[in-house]
Amino acid sequence: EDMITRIKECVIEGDEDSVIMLIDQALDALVPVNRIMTEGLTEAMNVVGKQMECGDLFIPEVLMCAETMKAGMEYLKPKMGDAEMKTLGKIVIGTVAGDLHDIGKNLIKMMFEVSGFEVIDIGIDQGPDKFLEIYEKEKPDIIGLSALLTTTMVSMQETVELLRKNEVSAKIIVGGAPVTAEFAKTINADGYSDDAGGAISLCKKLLN
Ligand code: B1M
Repeated sequence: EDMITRIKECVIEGDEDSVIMLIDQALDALVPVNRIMTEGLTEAMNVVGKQMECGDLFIPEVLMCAETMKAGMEYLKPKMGDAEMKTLGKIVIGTVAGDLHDIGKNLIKMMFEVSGFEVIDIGIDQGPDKFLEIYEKEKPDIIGLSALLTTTMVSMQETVELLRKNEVSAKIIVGGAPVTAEFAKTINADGYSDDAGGAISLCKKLLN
């Protein structure tokens, strides 16, 4: 019990060295891997996501937490059975055409990964066709579009239009600094979030 709480706190504090040490101790004490994963690492990220949503944690701190959790996950992965590795869903994310900003997208990607989603990142400056192509190939549950420029919000709209025209079954979510909930509604996206924590709660809700 105590060990799992300490692992959780370590992730929240972004203490990467200690988290590996504590995981080792927990494994030595025969704490099951899936409990370390869900009640330690994943739970920590839930806390971090919520703190981010209400503005108690800032981007650099969140990145440190995410890195710490990622290190813990990587360390645990080889010790897990296949059954324990089931994902919450598959998400394709990318920054829309004409837009080269990727810091926010990368943060979203990392948070999704550590929260138990399978993430396919198609990178920056990706046009509607590319999103459709990857949808056909990967059949994700969610498609996430990021835009940081008012000028590229148009590409975001065109991408959603093309995906809708092709009747994709994936839920489409959008985000990025200039994007608003109202704009998301206007372009017929399924959801919007203004930060990574919110994007995760949103996707969990959309997939239920
Ligand atoms: Co540029 N840039 N930039 N820039 N840049 C902005 C966005 C700008 C607001 C700066 C300003 O003028 N005040 C402005 C846009 C103005 C506008 O259109 N309204 C701007 C401009 C104008 C430009 C250029 C045109 C500058 C020029 O060349 N004249 C140019 C465009 C290049 C292009 O894309 N074609 C440009 C270039 C660049 C750099 C390359 C120098 C660099 C990008 C580096 C990189 O990404 N690898 C850069 C940067 C760093 C910024 C600022 C300073 C920071 C953006 C950032 O990374 N924030 C930015 C000003 C600012 O925002 N303060 C600015 C941190 C990041 C974690 O936040 O990306 O918002 P953010 O992501 C958040 C949320 O938005 C949300 O969650 C994230 C985590 O909380 N979110 C999602 C994001 N995507 C989501 C997707 C989701 C859900 C949530 O679901 C799928």
